[in-house]
Amino acid sequence: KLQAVLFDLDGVITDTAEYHFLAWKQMSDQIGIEIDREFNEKLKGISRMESLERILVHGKKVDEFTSEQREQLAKAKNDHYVSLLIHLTPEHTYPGITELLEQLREHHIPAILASASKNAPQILASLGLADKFQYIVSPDGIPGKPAPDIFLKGAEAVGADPLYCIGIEDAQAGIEAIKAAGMYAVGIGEHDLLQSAGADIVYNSTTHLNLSSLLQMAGM
Ligand code: B16
Ligand code: MG
Repeated sequence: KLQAVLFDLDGVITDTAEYHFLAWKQMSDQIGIEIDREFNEKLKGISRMESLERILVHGKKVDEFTSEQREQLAKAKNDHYVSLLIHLTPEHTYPGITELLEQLREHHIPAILASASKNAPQILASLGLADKFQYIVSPDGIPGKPAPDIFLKGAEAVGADPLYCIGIEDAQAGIEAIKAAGMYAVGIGEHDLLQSAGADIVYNSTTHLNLSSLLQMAGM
């Protein structure tokens, strides 16, 4: 019955959150806003411009920047972030992911990338995973998570019924997006946090992911 598995990227396939944090921190420092790793948790799964907005709210500086200046800040952050991505190699793929992708290929079940990141194609290439996905959703021009659009667009691209799709996410906003899309939601991370966002099952790490247990848990 399972028709597709939709993967988040940052926090599910690899840990790019630390690079996002370093880049946001440098940008924030430059405009006199202090952020720490705890605050960075609130940016997980959130689009680039929405993340900037949250940083400005946090620093009480929302009114101090025009939209043009915001574009410049976001560009500076992204240029720095992209420069950090050269450190990514296939060894940075989280445990269990390559195996799960292989099991899906063997069973002819499409694997779809449903990330909020515009840098996703480059990241997958660095990890050596570019050809393992049937479709990479472009987040351009559609509402970001927690809206369901990124997940719905991915399912639609391969003609899958959302009811028979599994989404895998590490962020609260991402779990909410999967549930709003009507899919079975697998959380990776802290149990209580992700369960309160609506996760159907939560694993503390990707090590526990495999096709037969997913099928069993989701009843598919
Ligand atoms: P970019 P995901 C998200 O990735 C990140 O968690 C979030 O921190 C980031 O702001 C967002 O992608 C956009 O990324 O600036 O590269 O377009 O978890 O949805 O894979
Ligand atoms: Mg994520």
